[in-house]
Amino acid sequence: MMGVVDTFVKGRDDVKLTIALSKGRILEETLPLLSSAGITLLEPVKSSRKLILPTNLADVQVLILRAQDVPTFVEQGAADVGVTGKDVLMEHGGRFLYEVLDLGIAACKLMVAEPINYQAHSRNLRIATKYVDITNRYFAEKGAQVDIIKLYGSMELAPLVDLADKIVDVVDTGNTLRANGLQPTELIMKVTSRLIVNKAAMKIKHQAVNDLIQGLSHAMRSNVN
Ligand code: PRT
Ligand code: MG
Repeated sequence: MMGVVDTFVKGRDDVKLTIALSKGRILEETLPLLSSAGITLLEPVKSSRKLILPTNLADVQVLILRAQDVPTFVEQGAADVGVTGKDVLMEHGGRFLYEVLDLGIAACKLMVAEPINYQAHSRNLRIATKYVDITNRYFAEKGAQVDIIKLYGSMELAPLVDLADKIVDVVDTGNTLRANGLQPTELIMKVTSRLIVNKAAMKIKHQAVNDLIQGLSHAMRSNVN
């Protein structure tokens, strides 16, 4: 692994590289990959209240953000690179950034789910979700009229209190759906976390960004083997 570290240090040309990471489950799975690529946080992220964290490399720093905010920071150049879910990228649009690597981590599925005893009816479907754009597009392509109810969390609750007929949310084990009397019915897309890069940083900080991409690709391959 030393080789990767050496390359990274040599390649950075005194350019400060800012990496935006999503807190929560993506962070937990990203840190081991970053570490294999030669970048480690100087303090444990759990006990720290800082939102800008220094790393073992003087010119690399890490921002800890909500997954939904990572594309915004990277697009605007507040971070050079970032890691977030494909679900978040699809919902955000991500037109002004490059998606360069599928990290294969934090895998889940974006699904439609409904109560186990769901009764079809002829009114417009009411769908509770935080994925408003993806959901609109998905049902429009099927030619179905839906009313979207935008929520920020606990989507599973909506059908139980007749706020919605169905939900669109990410599912991993399906335990949360089951615990609330719901079942997944349609797969909208498979989701994993992606490495994204600011378009200007890709040119101006090419060496540092490319070293990170190579380091992470190498880390992923070693993880699999
Ligand atoms: O806390 P916050 O409101 O920000 O979101 P969160 O807690 O739902 O998710 P977070 O921040 O930990 O991670 C968000 C990203 O992780 C998503 O955008 C996905 O890319 C990815 N991811 C992977 C997941 C899951 N797996 C997942 N299971 N995000 C959320 N979940 C939720 C799921 O919706 C359910 O409510 O976790 C719960 C448990 O899932 P089951 O199916 O295993 O029961
Ligand atoms: Mg969370």
